[in-house]
Amino acid sequence: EKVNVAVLGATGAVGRTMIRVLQERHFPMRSLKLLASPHSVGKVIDLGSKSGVVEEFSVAALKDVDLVFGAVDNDLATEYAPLIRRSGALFVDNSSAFRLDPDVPLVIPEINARDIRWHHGIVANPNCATILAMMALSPILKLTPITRMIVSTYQAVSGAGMKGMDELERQIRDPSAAPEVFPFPIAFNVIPQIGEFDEAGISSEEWKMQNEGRRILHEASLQVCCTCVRVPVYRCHSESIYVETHDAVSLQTIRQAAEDCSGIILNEAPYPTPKECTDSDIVMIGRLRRDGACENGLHLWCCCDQLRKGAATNAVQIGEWAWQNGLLKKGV
Ligand code: 11C
Repeated sequence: EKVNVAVLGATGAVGRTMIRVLQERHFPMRSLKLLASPHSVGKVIDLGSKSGVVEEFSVAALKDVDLVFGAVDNDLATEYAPLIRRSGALFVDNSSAFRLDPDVPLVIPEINARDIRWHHGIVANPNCATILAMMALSPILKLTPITRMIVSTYQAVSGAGMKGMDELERQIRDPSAAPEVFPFPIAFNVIPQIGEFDEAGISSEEWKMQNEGRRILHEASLQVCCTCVRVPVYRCHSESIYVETHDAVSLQTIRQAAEDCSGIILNEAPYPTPKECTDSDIVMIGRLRRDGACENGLHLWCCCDQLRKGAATNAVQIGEWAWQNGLLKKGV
């Protein structure tokens, strides 16, 4: 049976990408509602063959909706989530409001789709940097647990939404344009801060990789040390990852395992770059190599489109899995 779908936050960069991905993947939609907070109401969104008008989020607007994809900030997600749950629709939320809630599964379908089975009305979509790292490590995770990770990220400005992309463009044209979205000028620069720092000097973005990684992998003691950096790239995140594995695994075994993992491509000719991953759903990995000092240490490089697999596509895949397994109305 087809599904009545709503996209909440339909005018933002992730919301617009969700709409595109739903159409491209031929999601079995009976209807598509475009919802947003009051200030976006009335905006017209291009739906390919036609256009759609954004409606204000309300309980009445949720009537008959089976599945809501959320691309709004934490405050709105927290305010709207109880109303969506009560309406009976499943809420696939891209904010970070519920990611660490033990009552809410946090899911990358290629890794822990089965967690969707125990949802109670909300499934959380992980942070883009977490999705990239977990997807890139999925061949290794099939072979052995990971005991430690050290990650440096190179995160695109799309992580801050359209206003982040606009700021990069503005500063490329006029390098003296004052920063409004990022703490320093982003054009021709890199900024080693995403989110706010705590008293230990760790940023909120850096905590997400460990906290979310633990939940997705069901590894409560996973240790991740992360340095998150904003780079002047439009919409594709990259990461340099060092991992220590529990068991020794050869590079050749990892290469073979990568062939069997969906959603990733190993590109060693010579390596992936963010530009070639833009507008693709594939996570690309490369530069796979051994560490010189630690016997079970490995290094790799990876890239993916932040707006697609890092956000919209992962959410749509969660919706597809829930639909295919009859889980849209469960837990209410
Ligand atoms: C960034 N990762 O690149 C952030 C954007 O927790 O969903 C997404 C924030 C989140 O700025």
